[in-house]
Amino acid sequence: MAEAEKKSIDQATIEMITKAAKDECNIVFDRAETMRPCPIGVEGSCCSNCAMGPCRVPLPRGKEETPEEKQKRRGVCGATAETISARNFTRKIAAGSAAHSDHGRRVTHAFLDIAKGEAPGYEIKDEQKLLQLALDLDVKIGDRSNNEIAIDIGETLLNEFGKQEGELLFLKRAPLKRQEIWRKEGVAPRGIDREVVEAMHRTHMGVDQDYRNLLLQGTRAALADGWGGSMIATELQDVMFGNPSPVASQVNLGVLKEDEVNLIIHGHEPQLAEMLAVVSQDPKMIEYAKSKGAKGINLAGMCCTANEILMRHGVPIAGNFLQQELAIVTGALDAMVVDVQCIMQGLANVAQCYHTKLITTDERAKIEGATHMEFDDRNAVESAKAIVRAAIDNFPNRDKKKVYIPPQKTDLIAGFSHETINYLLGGLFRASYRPLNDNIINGRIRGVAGVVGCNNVRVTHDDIHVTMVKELIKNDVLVLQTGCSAMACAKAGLMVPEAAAEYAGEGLASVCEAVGIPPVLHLGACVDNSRILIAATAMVKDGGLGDDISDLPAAGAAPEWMSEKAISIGQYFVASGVFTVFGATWPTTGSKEVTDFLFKDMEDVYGGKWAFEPDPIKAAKLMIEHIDKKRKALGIDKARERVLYDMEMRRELDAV
Ligand code: BF8
Repeated sequence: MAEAEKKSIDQATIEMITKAAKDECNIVFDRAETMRPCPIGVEGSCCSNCAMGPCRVPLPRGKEETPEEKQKRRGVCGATAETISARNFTRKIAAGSAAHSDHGRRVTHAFLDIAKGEAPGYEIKDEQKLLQLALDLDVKIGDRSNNEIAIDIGETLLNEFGKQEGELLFLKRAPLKRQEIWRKEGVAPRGIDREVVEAMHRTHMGVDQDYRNLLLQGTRAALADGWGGSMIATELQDVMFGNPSPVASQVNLGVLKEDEVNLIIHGHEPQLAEMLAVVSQDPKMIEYAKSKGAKGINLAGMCCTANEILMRHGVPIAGNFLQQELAIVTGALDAMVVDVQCIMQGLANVAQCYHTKLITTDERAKIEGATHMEFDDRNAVESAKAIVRAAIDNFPNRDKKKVYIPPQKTDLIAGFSHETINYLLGGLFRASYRPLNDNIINGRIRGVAGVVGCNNVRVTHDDIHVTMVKELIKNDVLVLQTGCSAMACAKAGLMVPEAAAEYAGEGLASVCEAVGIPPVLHLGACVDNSRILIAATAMVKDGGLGDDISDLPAAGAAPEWMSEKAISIGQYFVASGVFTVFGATWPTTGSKEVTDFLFKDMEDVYGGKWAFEPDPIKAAKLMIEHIDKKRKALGIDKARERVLYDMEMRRELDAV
């Protein structure tokens, strides 16, 4: 147990690591011990983009490098460490942007299928958001039906992927000053696919060999993610499946049930998950489950798909990224159903140690050893039923001796979309960010932080997220979360309103208590980081906090990041004006120039910059310092010092 305790702060995870060892099942935490990171790759100093290499150009260790030595530190083609580092960084952005955007594309196709009546079982659920989107995109409303409007919206947005010239349409949602910066720097994305393709072209052997120019394209590809592919995904998912609103649920492996068929949906795109949520409650399916000896069907989520169906239906979450194999280790998981992204190939091996059926559902993501049951949104009900039946059929195969479900499960409130925050703060008829801005200006809330991203097995699971977020809220910083980071903090009990009194500073707690919200708000999956961009823009537009995102007392972080998507997210946040701190590891340490460009020079242009700080308290302090710097620039630093909580102020808050 002692060894397992070093690997996670989450008791359920610790117990399952121990159980896996007892069951002689090899899991990610074991593989991380035998597979150490390559010391040259980890600093971004290895180029494998042609067959003359791979070339390794690491920084010399233990001594200062002379200019002559630096001149010679090149790959076979002559590429400098700077070029190699910037190429690698840009390729990570391209891959991350491609992942989010291909998700957005698939969602757009599903949206069109629904609008055309070709996807029975689904419907346009959020008319209000549909009409808002039509207004934003200049799509005619008139007396047309929702489906007619939706077809035009779907086709307009589908065109964003293959567009060759012009600018992505959602860029217009950003503050005007931000749009001008992007245009002046030449980083306004023209079309989503074009920017990803161009990033891959420029990083090919012998093309772009100026690190600044490479990073410029990286920025363009990243913006094509945040203000393009991810934003399209979020918007259309909300219209199809409903805009999230506050919903109570539970999180952690304890949501699995010993006497029911346990089915976990893991991955990212919500179309299948939405249908599983319906089909798993079908009385005929429940009857079928009973015929196999189960008391019912228990659907739970894992990773970002979990966030999607949590936000809209309150479906419980079994765990975050590093818990995916551990759900199988309970011995009580009858089917693990996966689609795309963040799905460990190790699942197939772990499933062999138990009875779990691993089911792949997307033609883009097959895994050797898994059963492939392709999901088709045009035949969604039947596809979903077949998958649920497979899970039920597997229930009798459980080896009861191997079943142990850890008891941990924590309550949480999720469902904080941009629109919900607007309503909660301002009321349905005067929805606005005004009360938030006012409370920032008067200093009760010091600032806002987006803490997002993955788990990384190289650091103690969940610890960095939870420690950072506790430090932020203690210092009156309201925290917005997505992805696996949100789950880490939810497990730690930070996503219930009572957490305000227990963990938040007095100012933040007083606002949370008045509004009835937790100090840490769950905004959804990783594509929903686009909600944070929209929320930040709404704060700017409401006034009093400057005229650009970079003026806001705000910061971002991904303290346990591991995925290329996180790098793309970080880059689009920085290019949108946000100071962004990453933990765990930093992929350009092999080049001082590239690192300086990202950590310093970008601020001169974009008002946002990167930082790397693996210590969560120090990282939180960097974020708070940045927030205070922005407060000072806005002239609201004095207000914070003056804050005193008399009865009148309390009453004022209660009236919010
Ligand atoms: O998109 S936070 S581990 S699940 S990459 Fe993956 Fe990271 Fe989790 Fe979702 Ni995001």
